[in-house]
Order: sequence, then structure tokens, then C-alpha cells
Amino acid sequence: SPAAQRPVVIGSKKFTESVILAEMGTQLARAGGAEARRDDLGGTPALWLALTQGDIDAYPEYTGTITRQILKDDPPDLAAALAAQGVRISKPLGFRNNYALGMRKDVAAAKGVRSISYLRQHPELRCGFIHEFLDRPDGWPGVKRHYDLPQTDVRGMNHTLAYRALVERAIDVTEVYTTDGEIAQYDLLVLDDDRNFFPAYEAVWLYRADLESRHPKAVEQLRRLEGRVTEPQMQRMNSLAQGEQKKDEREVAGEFLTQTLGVT
Ligand code: PBE
Repeated sequence: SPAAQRPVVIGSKKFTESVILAEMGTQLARAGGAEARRDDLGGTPALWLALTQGDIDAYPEYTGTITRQILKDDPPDLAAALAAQGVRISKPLGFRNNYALGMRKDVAAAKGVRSISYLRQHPELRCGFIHEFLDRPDGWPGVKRHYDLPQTDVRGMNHTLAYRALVERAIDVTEVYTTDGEIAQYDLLVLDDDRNFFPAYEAVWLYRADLESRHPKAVEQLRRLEGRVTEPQMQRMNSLAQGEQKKDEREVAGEFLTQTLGVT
């Protein structure tokens, strides 16, 4: 049928890890005999819309993002809540990529900051966050309310620039993703979420239910990643694709698939 011939489109958010995972999905779908391409789209709302409208067939997402930002609900049966919208969820891929707040270790030590609660005593700290984090209920508005934080110097900036600004002391606090290569690269302090604000963000695939009839083998291939990616492996891949050496995401994804799943 013509529908089955439509290429499989794997979406990604615009940050390194999402691109690497989407690239793995694209290569896996091809290994399943489908024609496939990657589409780097933007932030969570754009990806969810593209998925439910059928512009993309699958994309890597995180459980905490599904409950806090997409559904704005923590249903007892997540799979059923998604199925009601024509969307399937895979089992966890094996690692979490949580939101956290990060600081330079020397700045944190000078201010005596050890966890997010300590930020309450330092209204002067300058914050720089990615725009999506500034808008999300599980981002700055939520952390600020949960911890009753007083900071007013809060700027929106891109994720990579925020790290540079932090290192150059142009800002004092930024949001980090816990699998980012920059945390180790710059030896940053990840502040303890001592009042448990952030949910867990387990990486999963979201895909359209109709992909199962259109390209069952592609779905089968995507699901081969279930339980197969550890946090150190993901961190390492992110580091390879970031920083000075900056390997192409296609290469990083391809090497992982060959080494762990024997995909060639
Ligand atoms: N993240 C970190 C998530 C939320 C936590 C950037 C991986 C995301 O929604 O993309």
C-alpha cells in the first residue's frame, strides 16, 4: 500500500543526545528494511505535535517530560493514556537524563551552596536557562515555587551558550541535563534536589500506533534499544559528539549500534 511506502521519519529535539538517539532510530529502521530519515525539529511541544499529526513516526522522549509537560498528569497507566492519543511507548531504553541545577564548584563553595535549598539565601545569583526550561512546569517556574527561590536575574539562553557563560562566570547557575558531557568536562557541581522537585526522566521511544501496521519491522528494530543503553554509555556518546573532537552524531550512533547490537 502507498502508506507502507511512506518513509519512516524519526524526530529529534535540538540537543545532542536527542539527535544521537534519533539517528540510532533511523539506522535501526533501515536495518528493518524501511526507508527512513531523521528530522531535527526543536523542543518538546513541536515534537509531540509532529508525532500526533503524523509528520513524524517516532522520537526519543523522557518519562518525566511525558507526565509533567505533555500530559500534565501522572496517570496510573501511562501506556493507556498515550494509546488514547494514538501513541505507543516503548520500555525504558535503560538510562535517565534528568534535569538538575549546576554551578561552578568554586562559586558554589564560596557561597556555601550545597543543594537547591541553599539558593534561597542567595538572591544575587545570576541564572541562565534554556527557553524551554523557563516555560516548563517542571522547569524554572516549578523549581522556583517549590523551593521559594528569590533570584530575579534570570535570562534565557541556548543550552551550549549557558555552559560557556557559566564557565566564564557571566552567570552562576544553569540547568543541566545529567547525561551532558559538559558536567564532567567542566567539573561542575550538580546541586542535590533535596526537596524532590524533579521527576525521573527515563529515556523511551514514543511512536505512532499506525507504525506497527505500516512498518512492523521498523518498530521491532526500534525496540531493540529497550534496556540496552546505560547512563555511562549515553554520557560517553554525548561527550564524543560535543566538545573539541565533535564527532558526527551519525558516526557515534552507528558505532554504538554495531558494538552493542551488531547492526552493520
Ligand atoms: N531533558 C532533560 C528532558 C527533560 C530533562 C532535556 C532530557 C527533555 O524533555 O528533553
